[in-house]
Amino acid sequence: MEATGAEVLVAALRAHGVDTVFGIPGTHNLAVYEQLARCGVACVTPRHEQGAGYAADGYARVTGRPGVALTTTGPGVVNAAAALAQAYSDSSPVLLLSPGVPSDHPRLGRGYLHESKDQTGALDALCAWSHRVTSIREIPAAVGRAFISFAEGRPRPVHVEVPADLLDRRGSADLATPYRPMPRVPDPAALDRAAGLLRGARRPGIVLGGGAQRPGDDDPVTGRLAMLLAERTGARVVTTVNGKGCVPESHPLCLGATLHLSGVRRWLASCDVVLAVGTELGPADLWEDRFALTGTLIRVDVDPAQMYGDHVAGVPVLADAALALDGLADRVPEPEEGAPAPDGRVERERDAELREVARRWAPQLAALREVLPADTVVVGDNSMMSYHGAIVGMPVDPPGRFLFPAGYGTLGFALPAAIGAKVGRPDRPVVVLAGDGALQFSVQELATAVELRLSLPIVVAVNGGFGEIRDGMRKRGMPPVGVDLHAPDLMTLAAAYGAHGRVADGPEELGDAVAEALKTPLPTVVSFQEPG
Ligand SMILES: Cc1ncc(C[n+]2csc(CCOP(=O)(O)OP(=O)(O)O)c2C)c(N)n1
Ligand SMILES: [Mg+2]
Repeated sequence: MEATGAEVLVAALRAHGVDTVFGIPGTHNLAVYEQLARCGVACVTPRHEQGAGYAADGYARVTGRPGVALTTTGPGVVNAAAALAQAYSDSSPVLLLSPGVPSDHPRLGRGYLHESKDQTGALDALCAWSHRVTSIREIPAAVGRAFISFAEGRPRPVHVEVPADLLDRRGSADLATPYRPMPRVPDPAALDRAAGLLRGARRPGIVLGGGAQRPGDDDPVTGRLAMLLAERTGARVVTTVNGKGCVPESHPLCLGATLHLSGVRRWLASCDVVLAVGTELGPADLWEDRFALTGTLIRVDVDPAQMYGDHVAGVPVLADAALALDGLADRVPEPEEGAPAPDGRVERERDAELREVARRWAPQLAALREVLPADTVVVGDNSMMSYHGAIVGMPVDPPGRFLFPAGYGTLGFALPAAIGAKVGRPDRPVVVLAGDGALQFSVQELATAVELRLSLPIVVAVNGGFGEIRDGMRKRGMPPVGVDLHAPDLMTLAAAYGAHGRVADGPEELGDAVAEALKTPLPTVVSFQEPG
């Protein structure tokens, strides 16, 4: 096509099915906005680029389609950086588009508006790759490369920068044909070895990570196959936080997202065969560094690097999770004598530990479970109510219903990610769980949620500030510093943004308020005082 750089860019996005962009306009990206509007692409404007990045991530996690964020040059890009790094650690396909200094800019500091020394280099340190195109012809290729890298292997965020002058200049370019990814097929010899181990295992265990989720796919094929294998071998299944719900947590062989509980890790360490699917087995999930697996580790992953991670694979199966599990299910039949019956010990240890860990939030989470439909997408922030409470106290059955900033652990994720999730799947109920500290990192996105008239309960656990950090300081024996925070009146704040607000006194009122909020075509801030 013969067109301006902006026309080529938006045509390339359209060719890859992009119909929604989360972004903030600025002087250097006006040409892109002009084309997005002309082509009918929905433009959602979060109130900070960090929010645009998290919203694109939330959108990707529920739809399975890449989320696209758009910023202006310089500060806009850097504001989105934390969100890109979060998407990187959680393997979420986010495309960040930005203009950059003009093509002929010497990049030696001439005081150009929003100039950075190396904007592309800054982002390159945080995402899968970051690339500055040098011509209009290159724009569709860069967009195509982004979409291929989302579809092949481990999906991770990328940044594409287009020099600002190219957006208005005319040139010629060929639109790349979108590529249909082929799932990575497992090596039959590797499957034979893995299946032999599973058939002979006396104490097998299965760990499922985010790679076992199939975002946007309502058929939980991976989870079904994993549970079939569990039923045939008597294995228990534990998930990471990103894997939460990829198997129904109500299944008796499912231990839930409990890798951080010491009893569960002790059990896993004692398994003679461990099948780990789409997981780093990383410290952010284990809540300790490496741990001593005694059994043979079978790793199924699309990312070859994982085979040589902290826990080296005894049997590497480099493949798409569903295909590998399908191949294993074919090779591991139901034993004639039936699967060994679980002795119930790990469940007892887990439950005893859970009663202690999630105690503080248990009544509130029980009240929420009562009123939230099974289909609800729960979006937790990096606050204790999520990682001590909801991860274990809020079982989900359908996959893809629990979004959490797992690896990078950034605060401010939940509200904007929930906005992205609700934009992507307006038919699903979405609820935010945030601490009073976390909320303040992206509270301005209340304006976005009101503007979009999103029905969105935002549950806020109030404990006077950074509770976890306060506890950490106490444990160190130091006086709390910088953690007891001035608390805004959340009801006045909600009202100022045009949202609803309810203070819930006790679990019952919390349930009522959230049930009411789900029927309200606007966001509702529901706060409760966290019990000590
Ligand atoms: C962007 C970012 N800054 C700082 C931190 C460090 N941090 C982890 S938890 C926490 C406290 C969060 O407070 P709140 O959301 O109220 O949760 P609470 O600990 O009170 O449950 C802080 C400051 C972080 N995780 N992310
Ligand atoms: Mg707090």
